[in-house]
Order: sequence, then structure tokens, then C-alpha cells
Amino acid sequence: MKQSKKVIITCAVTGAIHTPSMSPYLPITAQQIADAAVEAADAGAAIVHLHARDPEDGRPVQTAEAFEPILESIKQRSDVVINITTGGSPRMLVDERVRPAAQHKPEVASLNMGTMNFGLFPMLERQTEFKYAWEKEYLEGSRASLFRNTFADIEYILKTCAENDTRFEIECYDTSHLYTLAHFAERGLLKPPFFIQTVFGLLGGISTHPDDVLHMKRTADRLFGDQYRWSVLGAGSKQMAIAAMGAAMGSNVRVGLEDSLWIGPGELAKTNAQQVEKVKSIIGGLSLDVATPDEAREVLALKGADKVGF
Ligand code: KMH
Ligand code: ZN
Repeated sequence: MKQSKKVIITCAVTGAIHTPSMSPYLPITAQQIADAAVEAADAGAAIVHLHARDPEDGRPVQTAEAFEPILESIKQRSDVVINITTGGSPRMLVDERVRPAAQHKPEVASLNMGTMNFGLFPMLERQTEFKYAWEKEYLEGSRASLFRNTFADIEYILKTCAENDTRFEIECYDTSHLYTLAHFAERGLLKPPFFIQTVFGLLGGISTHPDDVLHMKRTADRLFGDQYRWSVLGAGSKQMAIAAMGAAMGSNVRVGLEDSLWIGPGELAKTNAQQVEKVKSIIGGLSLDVATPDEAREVLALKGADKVGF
């Protein structure tokens, strides 16, 4: 990988994995999501990765309209790089998932590199009471559903967003996804520098052992050489351990309540900014510096905040 001198922190502020009953601190409304993103940026995140939720019951929504107030509010208050999910929730299909990024033309959109199992049901062991009926069914349903990202789905997202010069947070949950990236790169549909978000600890993807982290890095190094910028994301309680392992080996890092609700063992994070602060202290402890949004733009070859559609 091409190592940057500065570490890019992405903060994924709400996601579609956790449900409202799991934490009172999970941002739900547009105002809460925008505030969480701005606070994370003020704390040191260069990129915010965004999902939207229904303000009434917190379920994931993926309409361009739902993103609009979030994007406007963040843009008025911060120069942070905005990354719109095309993952939506694992239960949605690609034509719905791509719409917010297609309409709003952000600098970055996420891109998931393979169809996979996406097991959220183990969280039912610790969460038994739910405020909203959809939550239990959503978690339970992950036993028998797929997170669908076929070759055609990926191509559809690439073609839809590339016209807008949107670049991608390329989410790879296993080594096979790196080979799928190599396939699309060979066809010229994805262009370097590739921003590869290696995802550890989701049930259905690679786990969080140091060997897993090394195996993803070695494979990406062999396939892409200095044509990629590496980032790591650890789901759940291993969030900070994965960030520390990755940053020590030259990666960028992602934190946020999408990936983990925790700030320490048994202690819920009260804000996204708290996780940004914590990962910043790990980065500082390694004698590394944190990248600003403009430094991230340069390293990732982004089009610039003046060229988005919102
Ligand atoms: N929650 C992450 C592991 C997306 O938004 O495209 C997956 C994710 C998907 O971030
Ligand atoms: Zn996401």
C-alpha cells in the first residue's frame, strides 16, 4: 500500500446494523445524524460515512429526500468529506440503495464488493426488549437473508456514480472481495488510487484475529501495490484493537456507532466524537498525525466539496 504520512479517520455515525433500542445515543433524526457528523469532524474525522433513518422509528431509509437535510446541515457547518452509503441496509436491493448517491453526487460513496451472509442475529442474545416491532424481525431475519452485491449490482453502482466523479470507499469483508476489486480494476471500471476499507468482525466476513488483518493487507499489497490506500474497520468490541493494529501497519481507520456502540467494555459510547477522540489518542500514541479533510481529498484524489450535488 502507499503509506500516507497522516492517518485519515472516517466516522460512520449511525449505519444500519444497530437498532434504536440498543443505545439511546444512536443518532436517528436528520438533526441528530448531522450533529453527530459535525461533532465527529470537529474531533478529527476527515470523512463522515452517512446512512439515514426514519425519524419515527429509526428504521434504515434510503431515499434521496431523507439524506437532503443531513447533507445540507453538515455542509453549512463543516468542510468534512461526505461519504453516502450505497449499502443502505443489508435487506435493500441495489436500485434503491444507489439513489441517494446518484442524486446528491457526493465526493465518496461506499461500494460493497460481494454478496454475503450478514449475521446480525447474535445481537438478539443481549438485546431482548425492543421499542419498535421492526427491530426484532430485522435482526432475526438476518439468519436467512443475503446482503446482495452481485457483479451486475456492483457494475450498476459504478456506472451510476462514476458519471458524477464520485469515488468509492471500497468495502472488502474478505480476500475474495479484493479479487473482485482487481477484476473491476482490470476492466477499467474502478480507477486507482483505490480507497480500500477492509472490514473485520462481521458475521459472514473475515474475523478480527491479527492473522486476518495481515492476510487482507498482504493480499491487497500483492494485488494493488502502491495503487491503494488502506483503511480498517473493526465491528463491535474489537473496533479499537483493529484500528490500533491497522494504524501501526500504515492504515487509515474507521470508527463510529455504525460499527460499534461501545467506548469500553460494557460502556456505551455517548457520542461518535468520543470514539474519534479515542482513536486519535491511539494514533498519537503511535507518533502519527491525523489528516485534515483537505489532506484526505488529496490522498484519495477526490473531486472537491464544490463539485457535489447538494
Ligand atoms: N456497516 C459496515 C460494515 C455500507 O454502508 O456500504 C458496512 C457498510 C456498508 O458500511
Ligand atoms: Zn455504512
